[in-house]
Amino acid sequence: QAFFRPITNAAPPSPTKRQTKISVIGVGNVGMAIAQTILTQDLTDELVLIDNKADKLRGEMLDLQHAAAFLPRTKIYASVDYAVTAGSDLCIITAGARQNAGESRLNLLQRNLALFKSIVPPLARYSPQTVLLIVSNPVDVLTYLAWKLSGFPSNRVIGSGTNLDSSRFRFLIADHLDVNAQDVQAYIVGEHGDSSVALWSSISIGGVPVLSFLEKQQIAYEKETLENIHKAVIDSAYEVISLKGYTSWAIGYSVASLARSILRDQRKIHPVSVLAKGFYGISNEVFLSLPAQLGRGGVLGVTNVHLNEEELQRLRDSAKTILEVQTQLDL
Ligand code: 6V0
Repeated sequence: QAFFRPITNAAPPSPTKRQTKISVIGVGNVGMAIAQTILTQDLTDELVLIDNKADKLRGEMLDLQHAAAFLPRTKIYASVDYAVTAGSDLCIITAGARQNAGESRLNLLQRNLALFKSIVPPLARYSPQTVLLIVSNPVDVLTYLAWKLSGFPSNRVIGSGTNLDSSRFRFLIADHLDVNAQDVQAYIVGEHGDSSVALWSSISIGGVPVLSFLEKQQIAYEKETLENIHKAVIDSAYEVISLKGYTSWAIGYSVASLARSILRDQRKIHPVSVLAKGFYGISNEVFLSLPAQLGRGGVLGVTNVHLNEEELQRLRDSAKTILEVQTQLDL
């Protein structure tokens, strides 16, 4: 006997909308922060978790499922087998090897390359239409590898890039000027890491461009103050890691905001890692962050922001830094 008695003479259901499915690869601190933000923000009908540690994976799945009474209805699955990801609209990769004491960044990258060779091809096979969103570090080089390993068009391979750095930047500017961070428009582009580029000329608050406002008012601003804010952005990940061991909440919200823009076709502009060849005089196949419009198809376009000479030079240097690492890899 069914729990509900069906209504007789009910009209046949209208063609149902296709369900949305997100897969998160790697259920460490970052993967789980992303998963829980996605759940609380009701961004998907199905959420799949993948990891190679079966017990931890099942534990995390059960723990999330037990919150069902407090969450929107989302089916949560977990498996070590990639078949469970089939038909995903978005696959978010957070799996990564941890740096061993004394290990060089290049060696770490070589190990992450081996890991990506076991992750990206099955994802691409089971979900040939998916958008790949890479979070694992070093994110720009790993996004390039994911692009090569998937064989996808570049608009469907995105790195979370400087979306998080830009949010840290907006927080620090807002804190400095005592305004709401959501009213601060400001971009950090380039490499997610030490060679990132702050676009000072792009900063506006409530539509008022900050630098030209200060100049017009003949208010002296110290270049050093601006540089210090950018330096604080670069240092903030190191600071959080030295204090709590890893970063999780901000990257969770940052990636959930990207998932929303992509799956809900928001056409919102985010600084994310995209194939930069052909933009701002970059001629190599490198991925780095540029302000990109995101929607259902992934990257829809790159904004033509005005960069001054210094910003342009720094962006090209950032591209060079990434390329140097990339060319040392055994693909
Ligand atoms: P973590 O807590 O060590 O989690 C990594 C997870 O990956 C673990 O659960 C592993 O079991 C899993 N894993 C390892 N190998 C495999 C495999 N072959 N298949 C499936 N799963 C596997 O690390 P944490 O979650 O803290 O960080 C994950 C990655 O995100 C790291 O590379 C970080 O550097 C990176 N971050 C990137 C950020 C960004 O802005 N792009 C921000 C924060 C962290």
